Amino acid sequence: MLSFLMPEAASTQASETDAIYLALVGFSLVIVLLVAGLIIVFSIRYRRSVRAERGPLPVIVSRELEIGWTVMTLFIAVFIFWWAASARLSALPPPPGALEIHVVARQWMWKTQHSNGAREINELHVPIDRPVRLVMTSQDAIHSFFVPAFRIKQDVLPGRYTETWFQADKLGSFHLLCAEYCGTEHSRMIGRIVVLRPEDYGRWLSVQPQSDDFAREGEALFVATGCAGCHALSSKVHAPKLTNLYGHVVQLSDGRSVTANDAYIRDSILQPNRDIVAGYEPIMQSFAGILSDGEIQSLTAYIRSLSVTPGENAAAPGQRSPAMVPGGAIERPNSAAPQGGQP
Ligand code: HEC
Ligand SMILES: [Cu+2]
Repeated sequence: MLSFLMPEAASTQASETDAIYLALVGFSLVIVLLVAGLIIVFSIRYRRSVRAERGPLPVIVSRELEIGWTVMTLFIAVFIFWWAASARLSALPPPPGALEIHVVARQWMWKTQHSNGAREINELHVPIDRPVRLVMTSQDAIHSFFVPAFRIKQDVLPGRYTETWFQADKLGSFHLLCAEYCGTEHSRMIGRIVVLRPEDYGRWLSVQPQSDDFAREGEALFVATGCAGCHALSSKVHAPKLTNLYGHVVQLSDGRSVTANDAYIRDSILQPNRDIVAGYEPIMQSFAGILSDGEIQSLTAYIRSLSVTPGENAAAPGQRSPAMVPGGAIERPNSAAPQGGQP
C-alpha cells in the first residue's frame, strides 16, 4: 500500500517502520479531513446569505460523547507511542552472531572494514539474510549513517562508538547517505551498500587485498606501541592483565565499578587517568594523537579476543575464537564478575 511513495524496502526492519509511519499518516489524514471537511460544510451552510439557525450554542452536547472521544484519542495516542517505542527498543540490540563491520566516517567519506581486514571506501558489501552489526566512529565532525532502503539512521560521533545493525533481505545496491551536515562536501558524502548472496559475498571477500584481521592487527600494535611492555602476562611492571577484561566488571580506585566495553577501553587508552583501576598506579600515559581511530578499534578487537563474552561465541569466520588465544583460560584475578560469560 502506498509503496510507490516510499523508498524501496530492503531490510527486515523496513516493514514495521513503514507500518508505523503509514498508520501515523493515516490517523492524521482522518483528522485533517474531518476538520477541513467541517470547515467547508459550515462555511457553506452558515454563509451570510443563508437564513440558518444562529441561536446560542447548546451548553453540552452530551457528556458521554465528550468523555468518549477524549478517551478514544488518548487511547490512540498511547497506542502509537507504545507501538513505535517497543518496535524501536526491540530493534536496538543486534542479534548474537551478527557479522561485525567497522565504520570510520571522515570529511567526506565512509571507510568500512570487514572482520578479515578487507577495507572499502564509500562502499560496503554485505551478505543477504544475515544480521550485520556496524561499530562506528568519526575522525572529525558528527556524521550520520543513513540507508533509506534499510530504514536505519545512526549518528556517528568523534571520540565515541555508536552502533546500529540491519539485516538485508533484498539483493542489489542501495544508497548510503550522510544525514548530518558535516561541512562543504557533505552532500557528496555518499556511497552504496551492495547486498550479495552469501556465496558471492564469500567469493568477494576472498579476492579483496587483505590486511590482517582486526584482532591480529591489534595484537601486532599491542607489541609495536609498547602496551605489551606493561600489560603482557610476562611483564614485571605492575599493570593489570587484560585477559578476560572485556565484558567484565572493573573496580576503580575511587570505588566505582564499570563494565569494560569498547568505550571503556577507548577511554583507558586515550584518557588513562580518568578511570584508574583499583590497586594500580596511574603510570600509563595517554595515546591520544599517537594511535588513530582505526588502530584503537583493532586494539579493542584484540583485547576483546582475550575474553569469553556473551554473544561473541558465534564468532564470524576469520575471527579468533577465545580458546585459541594463549592465556585465554587464565582467570582475571581482580574481576568481580562471574567468569565464563554464559548468561
Ligand atoms: C607504562 C606502562 C603502561 C603502558 C605502556 C600501557 N599501559 Fe595500559 N595500563 C597501565 C596501568 C598501570 C594501568 C592501570 C591504571 C589505570 O587504569 O590507569 C593500565 C590500564 C589499562 C587498561 C584498563 C585495564 C583494566 O583492567 O581495566 C587498558 C584497557 C589498557 N591499560 C590498555 C593499554 C593499551 C592498549 C596500551 C598500548 C596502547 C597500554 N595500555 C599501554 C600501564 C600501561
Ligand atoms: Cu558527513
